[in-house]
Amino acid sequence: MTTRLRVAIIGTGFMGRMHSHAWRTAPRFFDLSRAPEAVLLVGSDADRTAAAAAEFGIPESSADWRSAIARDDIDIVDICTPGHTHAEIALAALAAGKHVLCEKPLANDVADADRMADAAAAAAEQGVVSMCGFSYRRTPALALAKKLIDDGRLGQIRHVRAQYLQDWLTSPEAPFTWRLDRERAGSGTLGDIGAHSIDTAQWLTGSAITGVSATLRTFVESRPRLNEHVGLGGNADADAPREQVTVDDAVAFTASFADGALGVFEATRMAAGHRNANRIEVNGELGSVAFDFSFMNELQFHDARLPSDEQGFRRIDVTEPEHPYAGAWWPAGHGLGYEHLFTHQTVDFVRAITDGVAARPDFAEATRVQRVLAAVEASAASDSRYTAVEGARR
Ligand code: SOE
Repeated sequence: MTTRLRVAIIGTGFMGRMHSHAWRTAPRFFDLSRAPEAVLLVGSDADRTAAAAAEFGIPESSADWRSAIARDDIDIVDICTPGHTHAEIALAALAAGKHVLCEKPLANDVADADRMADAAAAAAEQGVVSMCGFSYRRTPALALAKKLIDDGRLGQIRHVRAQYLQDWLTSPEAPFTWRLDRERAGSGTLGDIGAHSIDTAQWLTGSAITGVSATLRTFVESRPRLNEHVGLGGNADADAPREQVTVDDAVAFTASFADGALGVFEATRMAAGHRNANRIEVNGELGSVAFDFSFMNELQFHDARLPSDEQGFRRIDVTEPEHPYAGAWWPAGHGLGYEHLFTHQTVDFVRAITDGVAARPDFAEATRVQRVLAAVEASAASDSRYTAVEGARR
């Protein structure tokens, strides 16, 4: 009889809710040698956490993450809290020998990310697995793009064009949240969604960003205060007291890659009409791939080696059983959604624990995203001066 992997989820917000769904769904659709089970939900407020646990179907709740980590019957600590708490929780969990899945970005600064990566490397010697939740890697269409690039179908990569466009902060009356507070979030749009584009770009191309020239912009300096536990979007009362926004609303930067490619990145939460358009296009000497999360089951692929009268972008419906992750789900053509990325992430994490498959991105790899975030901020603070990414291979 195999034993279950018992999970403590720390955090009750959007990601805590999403991860609880993923832990439940993963063993029902994928063959896992040890089924994970979320047994404990931890939040900052005991009553609200108990209510969330009941809603998410998690048997126990607690308002004390330290005692959760001290428990012998917890195998995995799943960190779904704001960035300023990641390092403290992850370091304690790794020291206690727990496997750690940590939401992105890994930390709020490079120093914390480095400490986490060092602790994860030491814990790995004892068989402890850690992974950072850059969930978009688990989109079947992006995993197919990665395979095409790794198979050499694009040849030498020359351009990466990434945009991550959301619009939930378009109205100046959209309420304040922790994501707008530098203390808790580290940065704004840059770390929240720009980090996804950076991770996807470095992962797809297999090449590190070595330097950037960046601009950050904050369009709305204060926002009405609202209960933190209200979801993203919507407007607050006009007479609510206002909180100072201490992070960026938007970022734009150009980037150099170690293999010589040129990158152009844009991320904003104020692109009216774009709810969650996470887009990336990669152009190589032999072809191109283009992806837009708004059409997440599709990948555009142009093969420049076809006869010229057959060339052009083709729309691949990435729902065939042969496509990454897709075979576990529905018949071809029936499509997946945002929540499936987290189920796939859970499956990959569990298999890293049980089968010794590498957990990617591990904390060291996620630290390389953190260094790009730091370089973007440094460049923006010096009038877009070209800024090298610390430690990146030239
Ligand atoms: C909010 O902007 C957010 O929930 C991000 O935090 C997630 O990482 C992204 O996947 C969707 O948008």
